[in-house]
Amino acid sequence: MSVTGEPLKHPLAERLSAGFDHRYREGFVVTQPGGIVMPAEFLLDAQRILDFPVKEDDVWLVTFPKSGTTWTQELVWLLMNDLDFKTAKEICITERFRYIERMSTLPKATRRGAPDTIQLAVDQPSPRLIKSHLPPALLPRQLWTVKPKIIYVARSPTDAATSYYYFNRLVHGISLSLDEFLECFLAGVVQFTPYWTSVLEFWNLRNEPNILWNTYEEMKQDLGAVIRKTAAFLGKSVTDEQLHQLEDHLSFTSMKANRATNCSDVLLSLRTSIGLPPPPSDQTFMREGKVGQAKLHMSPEMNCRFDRWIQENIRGTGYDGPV
Ligand code: PPS
Repeated sequence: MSVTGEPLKHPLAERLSAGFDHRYREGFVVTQPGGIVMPAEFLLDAQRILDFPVKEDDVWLVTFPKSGTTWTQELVWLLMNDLDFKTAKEICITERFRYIERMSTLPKATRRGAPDTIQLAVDQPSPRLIKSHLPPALLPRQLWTVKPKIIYVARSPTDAATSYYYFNRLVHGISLSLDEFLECFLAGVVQFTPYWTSVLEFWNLRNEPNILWNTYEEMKQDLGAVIRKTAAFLGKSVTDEQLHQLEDHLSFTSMKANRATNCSDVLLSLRTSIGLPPPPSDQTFMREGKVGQAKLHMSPEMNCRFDRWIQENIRGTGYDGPV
């Protein structure tokens, strides 16, 4: 089976594209299978991802964007690397933990000089650590037969969508207002949406022995408990002292100050590649790091629309994750 894509046709898609200064020249498609929005050029890479050779000792991290991926990557990398805090402060997380479809998410001009992230994921020394935002139907088929460990992290869609807006403003200088972007998000015309595809499918898989379901909200509420749960899942043990070291290293303040986790260098080079100046100092990847804050940013009308949309999408699914 190969991956195909229908050109995305929606009045809001044009508005969104203009917000990105029409940088995604080839436009967007709705993938089949998967049914998510991706840049048209994703179709060039999709088959390689589906056919990606999976190893039993890989650790995969899957999320919808802006759900606590980087936070979890740092935790998993440390657990898998004997808590090597020194290297964790020296080498950027993007090099220690590979984002498989990254090259497919970039506008064409940026993609031209970008590394082949699928090959980088293949070539990593084992145990390989691989991140993806793709839903099950677009992930490597061997994940479902080889069954390596997979960690899924969910975050409230309101917070993830708002974080996604500020990320797009930071990286692409998107010219839409927050509410305009959120309207596109609800309409499912933003890259990787619909939000529910990945979240509900992994919710249904959450009791598989090789799958761990974590949430951003749990990490905020009791990071220590999530560290212990994740360590046990990965077959690692941590002493009380190590737990405290991890909590300190993984705090929002520490990760924001750490060049290897705050993504400032990566984002700067992305902006430069599309001709944007360095971001204003108040715009950073490590932005607020809070729960429920999005509701304060969006208009009351958008708040109500999100609430209705959440209820419509979880009705009858048994979903009990963060909303
Ligand atoms: S990405 O680009 O999809 O991988 O982004 P992702 O890492 O999933 O999400 C970025 C948001 O996670 C917040 N973050 C944290 N919050 C609390 N504590 C720690 N240590 C932490 N690290 C990252 C980051 O600030 C983004 O959320 P917002 O709401 O924008 O602040």
